Amino acid sequence: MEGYLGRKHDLEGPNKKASNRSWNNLYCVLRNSELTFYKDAKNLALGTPYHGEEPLALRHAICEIAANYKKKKHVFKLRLSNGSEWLFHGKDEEEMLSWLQGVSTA
Ligand code: I3P
Repeated sequence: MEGYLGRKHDLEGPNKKASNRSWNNLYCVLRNSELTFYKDAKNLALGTPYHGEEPLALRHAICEIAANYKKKKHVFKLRLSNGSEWLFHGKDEEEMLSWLQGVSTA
């Protein structure tokens, strides 16, 4: 699946806050148990990931609704096996839940 989500890097590793903590609206692509980010669909077509980032490997990742995050609605949290954590913001409940399910079963 693919589409736009807001993304915020929360933790770089266990108990280590990410340095860049701002929200970005990115074109997200979920494929083969990996999540890759692009500035937009054109950059996906060009094969140019956002800021040259490596895809996130979703194996052994944990994904759940970010119940503690109160500043936005429709946010879910992804914790990777390396301890890094990311927040993702969908435009509505339905979009958030479909990504949550997709990422959880990847
Ligand atoms: C961050 C930006 C984020 C904010 C984060 C700030 O600043 O304002 O929106 O997260 O707060 O550090 P900058 O863009 O200058 O990097 P929230 O929207 O969740 O508040 P935080 O460090 O408390 O997470």
